[in-house]
Parts: sequence; C-alpha cells; structure tokens
Amino acid sequence: MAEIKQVLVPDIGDYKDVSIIEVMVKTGDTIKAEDNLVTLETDKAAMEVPSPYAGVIKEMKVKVGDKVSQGSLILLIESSDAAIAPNAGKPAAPVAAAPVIAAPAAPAAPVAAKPAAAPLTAPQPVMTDAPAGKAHASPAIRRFARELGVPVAEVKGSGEKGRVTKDDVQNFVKAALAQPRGAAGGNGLQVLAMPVVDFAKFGAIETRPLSRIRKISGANLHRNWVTIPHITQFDEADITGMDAFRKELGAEYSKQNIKITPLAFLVKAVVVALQQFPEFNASLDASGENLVLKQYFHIGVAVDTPDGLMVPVLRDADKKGIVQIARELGEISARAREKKITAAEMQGGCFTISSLGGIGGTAFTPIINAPELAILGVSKAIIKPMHQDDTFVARLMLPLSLSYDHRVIDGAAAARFIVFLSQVLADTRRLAL
Ligand code: CAO
Repeated sequence: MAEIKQVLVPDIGDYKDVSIIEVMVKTGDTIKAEDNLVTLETDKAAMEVPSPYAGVIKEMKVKVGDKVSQGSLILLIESSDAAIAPNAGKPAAPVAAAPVIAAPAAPAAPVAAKPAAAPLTAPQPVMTDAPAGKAHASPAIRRFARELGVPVAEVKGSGEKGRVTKDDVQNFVKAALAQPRGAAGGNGLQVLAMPVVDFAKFGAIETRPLSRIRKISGANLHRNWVTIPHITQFDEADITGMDAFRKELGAEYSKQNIKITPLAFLVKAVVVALQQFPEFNASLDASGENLVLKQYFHIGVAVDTPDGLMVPVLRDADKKGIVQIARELGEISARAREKKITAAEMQGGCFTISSLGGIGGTAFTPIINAPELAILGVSKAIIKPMHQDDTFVARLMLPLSLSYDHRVIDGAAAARFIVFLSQVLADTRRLAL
C-alpha cells in the first residue's frame, strides 16, 4: 500500500553543513529506487544521494544552495511499492539513502589519469578528492560527459565558480562536431558509428541492463585500450619447484583456512621484478613529460565478481611474506565479491596482476590499468615436456602475458622484465633477494 516516506541525508562521515549543488528531481516526479535525488559537495568532494524508494515525489524539502548534514530531510515520497534500493540500509521508514561517490574526472589523456578510477561500489561514504585545479562538475555532469566521451577537464565551466554545466558539455560536443573532419593522418579517431540493430528481428531476445560496476569499468577499459599503445609480451615460467613448495605450505596452512595459490607467489615475484626494473613501478605525470617512480609496492589484483571486474590493491607487498599475502588475497577477493571494498582500497596501485589461472586458457592480452604502465596476465599452468640435457623432462609451465605501455617501456625492457620474472618464479630462493 502506498505511504508517505521521508528520505534523509545519509551518513556522510564527519562532514556537516554540506552544500546542495544540484537537485535532480521535483515535486510530482515519478522515480525509481536508486534514481539520484541531489548532489552534495564539500570543497573536497561531491556525492550523489540516490533514492531508497520508488514512488512519486510529494514534497521537496531542499533546494540548490541549502546546507545539509546527516539526517536532514531531503524530500517526502509516496512510495508506490515496497521496493527499496539494495544499498539503502534497513527498510524502515524514514530511511537514509546511501550516497554514491563521484568517480574522479575522466582525464583528457591517460597522462593526466588520476589513480585508476577503478570500478567501485562504496558501501561506506568515503569522499574522493576533487581533482585539484581541475574542472568542477557534479557527478551527474561528469557521468553525462563520460557517456558522450567528453573530457570534463577540457570543458570551460560557465556555472557558479566556474562549475561545468550540462550546457557547457553540450556546447563542447557541438564545437567538436563543427570542426572540419580530420583528413587521413589527422589526430581524430575517425571511426564509423556502431550500427543500430534490431536483434529481435532475428530471434527471441532479453535485454539486461549493465551493472554499475560494469559501466564504470567498461568506460575505464575503453579509455585505456584506445589511448595507450599496448604491446603484450608472452613467456612461460617453470614453476615445478615453486608449486611443490606451494603444496607443502598449503597443507601446513589449510588448518588456518589460508589457501595458498600460485597468485601469492606471483605477487611476491612481481615485487622483486619491480625492484629490479623501477620504470615498471612508475606512472607518467600529468604533463606526460616526467616519469613518477614509486618507492612503494602496492599490487592490484583483478577479481572477477558477479557484477564485473574489480581491482582491489594489496598494499606494501614488499613488506609481506607469501602466507600473509595469501591470507590478504583471500580476504580482499571475498570482500570484493561481497561488494564490501571501498574506493580507497582500489586506489594507489603500482602494477596489476590479472590471474585467470584458476579457470584455464593459454594466454591473453590484459588491458593496462592506467595510470599504471604494465599489467601481468596469468594463465593456467600445465605440465609440458621441456628439453633439458638432451632429454625431455616433465615440467609445470606457467603462461605469463605482460602488457605494457610502449610510450614508456621498450620491447627489450619488457622482454628482460618477463624473463627475470620467470627466473624468480623458477627459483623461489630469488624471492628472498
Ligand atoms: N595455474 C594452475 N592452477 C591455478 C593457477 C594457475 N595459474 N592459479 C590458480 N590455480 C588454481 C588454484 O591453486 C586453485 O586450486 P585448488 O582449488 O585446487 O586449490 C584454483 O585454481 C582456483 O584458484 P582461485 O581462482 O580460487 O584463486 P587465485 O588465488 O588463483 O585467484 C582471484 C584469486 C580473486 C584472482 C580469482 O578468483 C579471480 O577472480 N580471477 C579472475 C580475474 C579476472 O577476471 N581477470 C580478467 C581480467 S581481464 O578482463
């Protein structure tokens, strides 16, 4: 039965008297659960507050410029059903909506990329920093710009304090379209528009909306794929000895519920290789003219979740042993699958490992997780006959696929990196070096 419900400002951490910079709905609107209602902004961050209910808005209690804190009343809604947004907390009225944190601005070019705007769901209201000195735009405008492929940092804002408005984004697109079409050899990507196909003409279909994580990660993957010149270098590491040791450790630690997979060794071996080849533990700075070499070793690990790919980051892997890494990997991948990873836990990575070894396949070409410069793909280890001392011996071989940013890393350096990594994996004593 329909009833009037209050929608309140959710837990927004320590922030008080936060400005409402955008109101996306009005009295009389019919909305779905999770539709965004307002955007809040401090001097550091912006976040959207989605509706915990579907229904008809009966009365707005806020307007642009109002200051609100946790618990402030945003609006009254006549809820048309019992539908409550999955992230809305307990379904008791009044319910505070769960804020959605603004992803960092899509950069104009990968050189300007912020720490990977990784796919995320943030159950905790962690505010992300606004890009210092960059365009101010609300999350809704940033999303609108992203959908159109507009680099919001390049749009001149005409709103209050230089804020980028929807009109500014539209004018940017109009101006871009008004430019003469690039002749062959020009800078623009001149591609045909995707055909619009009525698939139902050919048979039965079902249309399923993409998850939020998939939409965000898709946009990031697309940017990285088209803007970074990728090369993938392949190799195989003889992990016969490593795997025997891993099984011993696995038996020892299974009682403590710690699963020791090859991935824990790979994280450690990658750290040793990054220490040997510091230009792989680096990013281009915003100008694209300097390499920022990192003296920390935070390794991102791609985790396959039902809603799409997430890349939590394992911090200070150089200071941790194999068992601790294995324990943390189990813990972060479980939390990623339960959508309990925060935005902060997906930032600051130096290098990513994407392991499909538990599934199969012989090799693949992983996409670099900008602003990192390289990513290691790992496929399934299999026993192969290897030629040694004039005879064939059975060895467990692990396929490795290293994609790297060819603007910064030369092919020879990449080959040296992967060969070194294979040597470390072939002789685990080197992990201690
Ligand atoms: N070769 C052979 N066996 C392997 C292996 C490899 N390279 N890597 C893992 N295995 C084995 C493990 O030892 C484990 O065996 P048991 O069940 O007998 O103990 C089994 O495969 C399953 O391992 P796992 O997948 O549970 O654990 P993991 O540590 O290897 O990986 C995680 C963890 C989170 C990375 C993984 O579950 C995952 O999500 N992988 C997908 C990442 C992905 O989608 N990448 C693609 C990105 S590009 O689009």
